[in-house]
Amino acid sequence: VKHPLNSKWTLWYTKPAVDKSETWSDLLRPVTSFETVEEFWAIIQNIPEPHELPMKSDYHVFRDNIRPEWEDPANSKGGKWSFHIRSKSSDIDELWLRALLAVIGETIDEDDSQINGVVLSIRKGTSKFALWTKADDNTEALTNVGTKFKQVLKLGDEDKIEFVPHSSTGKYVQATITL
Ligand code: M7G
Repeated sequence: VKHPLNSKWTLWYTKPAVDKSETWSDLLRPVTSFETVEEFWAIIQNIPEPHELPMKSDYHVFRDNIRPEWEDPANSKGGKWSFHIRSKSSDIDELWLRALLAVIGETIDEDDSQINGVVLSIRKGTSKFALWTKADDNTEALTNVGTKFKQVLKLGDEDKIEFVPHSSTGKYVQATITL
């Protein structure tokens, strides 16, 4: 028996650049897609856990037909909720799994989901989880999504997450909401 997910999802990987000539699009590749709970677990068991990933790599899990890029029409008017974590934290694997299960299980916002995908960025010192939303202009809906994101990650009040529209990425980055 297979248990279908609400959507089909694609896992993407950004590999670390070996030299400076490699661009973002050279490094970003779709890995595989899944549309059932069973396919999801088979993939999870066969790919490196976050703590095994090299510096400057990313995992992205996005709804099928949405590229994990600002330029994709589904993302261009949206933004992301980000949570920063020490790269050496032993919680990274568990938090990534919680984030994935919430996203593919659609438990963050059930009806007419605001969520396009989720990204884990492994970086020196501080790594990042980011939940990408469709829109950046509905403060109430975004606050609900952010609040639920903190709950599913089991973050405490002292753990802060911030929402930044993709349109502000660049010269000046301003958080529009902090929870
Ligand atoms: P990052 O991974 O979001 O941040 O972006 P960080 O590595 O500073 O922590 C790193 C770089 O990757 C950006 O400066 C861009 O050059 C490129 N990049 C990242 N994203 C998410 C995109 C994207 O959606 N589209 C394009 N064109 N480049 C991106």
